[in-house]
Amino acid sequence: MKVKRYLARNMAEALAYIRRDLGPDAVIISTRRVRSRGWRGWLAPPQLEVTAALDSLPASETQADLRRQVEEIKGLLEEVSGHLGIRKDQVEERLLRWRELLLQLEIKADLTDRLLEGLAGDLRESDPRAPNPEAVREELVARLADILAAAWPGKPPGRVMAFIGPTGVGKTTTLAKLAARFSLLERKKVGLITIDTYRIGAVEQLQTYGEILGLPLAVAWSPQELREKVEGYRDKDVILIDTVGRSPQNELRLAELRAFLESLDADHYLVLSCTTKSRDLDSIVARYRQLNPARLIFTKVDETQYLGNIINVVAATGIPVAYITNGQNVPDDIEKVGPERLARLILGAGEAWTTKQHASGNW
Ligand SMILES: Nc1nc2c(ncn2[C@@H]2O[C@H](COP(=O)(O)OP(=O)(O)OP(=O)(O)O)[C@@H](O)[C@H]2O)c(=O)[nH]1
Ligand SMILES: [Mg+2]
Repeated sequence: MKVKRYLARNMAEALAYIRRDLGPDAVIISTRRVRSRGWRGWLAPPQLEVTAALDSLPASETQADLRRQVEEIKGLLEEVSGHLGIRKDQVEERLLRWRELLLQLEIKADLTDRLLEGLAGDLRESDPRAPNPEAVREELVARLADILAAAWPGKPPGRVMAFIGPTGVGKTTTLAKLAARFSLLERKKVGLITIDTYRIGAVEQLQTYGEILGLPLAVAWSPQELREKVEGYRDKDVILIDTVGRSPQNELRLAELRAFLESLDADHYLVLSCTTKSRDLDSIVARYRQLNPARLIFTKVDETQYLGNIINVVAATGIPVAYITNGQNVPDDIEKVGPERLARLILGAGEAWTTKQHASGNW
């Protein structure tokens, strides 16, 4: 668009100028009377100032130009907002990615959403061109650790430990690992008792460990006998009791186990396998809760990469995790875990699994 101003004595003169200069398509935009500057202006008659314009470009071209300018501004705005943080849709996308990841770990959906609550702020502040998943990961580790820490026991473990739980989860093996550690590393006097007289070979299994470690093993056939055997271990610092592994569906066996344990002042360690399906674990935990477990032990951490069950059970029951076991070797494959270590383990921080996930995306 071409815009020009003309001074003339009257309108006819102005139109003549405009036609000559801009051609017949020019339009008049404004007119006003003006005086010349200085003292001369006061003597001479006022002049007419006419502003005329000529739309020199075809309409379509002007629009394209405008669109280009708008795009340029949009680009600039994005660049500026990029320096401030990431866009809302990017935040949502990243949150969804984290959510998917936590669900993949088999952390339950409601717990996952609780863990991600309010994380949008942290994500928004991260630099979009150098996304920093470590900061978010660390925040998640802290949140998981908080849930685990809330269950952490205030009181130290008692001297009588009974290992309960479903069949084949690793009760006897875990007991043997702990017996070895307490006696060899902590120099404690350890006594072993088994009430697992149901399964063929069960007593022999523990007897073998007892012999290797040089620890006494007593067998109790009744609640009365169990009390006596514990009494007989008066001189021991730690007494470890192995129990019958029975399907949690078998109420009768659970009632029998309760009858044995009720007569004692023992801490019940509920042994659960990380390889058990989440739903099965829910019903196992529900049934074993009647035996008032004081601590949890999760076994077979080495057999799965998806450890969400650990946090699911702790969050649901408020029972703390005392140990995890990660292999069949006695006594090596056991670890006493604190909230943070466990949180990192669950999230896979620093594990090969994480590296693989890292490589696959920016989150
Ligand atoms: N991979 C792996 N295997 C384990 C772990 N703990 C125990 N096991 C194996 O699991 C199997 C069962 O272990 P047990 O200690 O006999 O299990 P249990 O709970 O005493 O079984 P029942 O007495 O029959 O109820 C054995 O083959 C163990 O070697 C572990 O942390 N990781
Ligand atoms: Mg056993």
